[in-house]
Amino acid sequence: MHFKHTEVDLLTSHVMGILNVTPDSFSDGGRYNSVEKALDKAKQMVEAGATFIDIGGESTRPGAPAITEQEELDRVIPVVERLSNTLECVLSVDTSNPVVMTQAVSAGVGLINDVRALQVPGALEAAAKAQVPVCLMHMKGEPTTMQAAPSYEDVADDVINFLLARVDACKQAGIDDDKILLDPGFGFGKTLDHNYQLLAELGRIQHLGYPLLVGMSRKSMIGALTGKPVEQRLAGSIALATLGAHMGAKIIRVHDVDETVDAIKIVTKIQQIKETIQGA
Ligand code: 8Y4
Repeated sequence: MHFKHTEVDLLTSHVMGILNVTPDSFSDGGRYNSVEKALDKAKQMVEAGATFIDIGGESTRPGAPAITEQEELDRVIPVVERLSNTLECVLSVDTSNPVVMTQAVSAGVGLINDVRALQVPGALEAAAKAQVPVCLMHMKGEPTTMQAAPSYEDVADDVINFLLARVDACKQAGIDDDKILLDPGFGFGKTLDHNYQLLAELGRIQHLGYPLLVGMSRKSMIGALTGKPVEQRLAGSIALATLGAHMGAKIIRVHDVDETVDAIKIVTKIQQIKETIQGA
């Protein structure tokens, strides 16, 4: 798949490092110090083997406050500008805002990662004009309310139907099939059982024919089983990254790049052996 200046073969799985640029992560929002701290963190992740860096300025945690467009631009754009002139990787922007999408792509971003699947007015048009790939994620409800009491008749059916409808909306807006990635949206309006049901049925979503991105790193689907707080979820995160890659996900969005890159190398080795057996 082509990501603005960079071709990435999505035959094997790649790691996407998470770079939060919210004020709680880098203290002086948009200014020299926070941009340099973001660069240091991103550099470490690229050295550890991240193919993608996902830059997000709006927290999508349940209960997190909404921010203004100007605030999001002030957080994200200076970081994109600094990283795109410095790092050998594909930059991704985690946003639902069409103005942020447009400016981020102008500043060097090669992938739009939208947890609202381009449903905000103007987002489809902005993504079409930007001519970079987009990741369409499933979310039931909005971040503030999504975890209240999510319910589905069949969670995989619901996710598939939603994603296909968004692919269709993309097509009508002039976004080609070869620029679309899909994501079931682990933790976004799903109970523990919904999350594991979706993981078990990842093959069904993969069969839609679009590369899959998954994000399970440190999420409550780990804590609910292990009883561990967020800072002690590395082993659970590696297990889920490994399973996700083995089940066909092509981009794994994680906090712990170094450890996940090792795990993905093991998965890739096994997958390559399985391919040669198939071919014999
Ligand atoms: C601890 C740390 C607990 C982080 C929860 C979290 C996804 C995503 C997020 C995802 C795609 C998060 C922006 C939520 N998750 N984008 N973004 N897929 N495509 N929570 O699963 O990391 S933010």
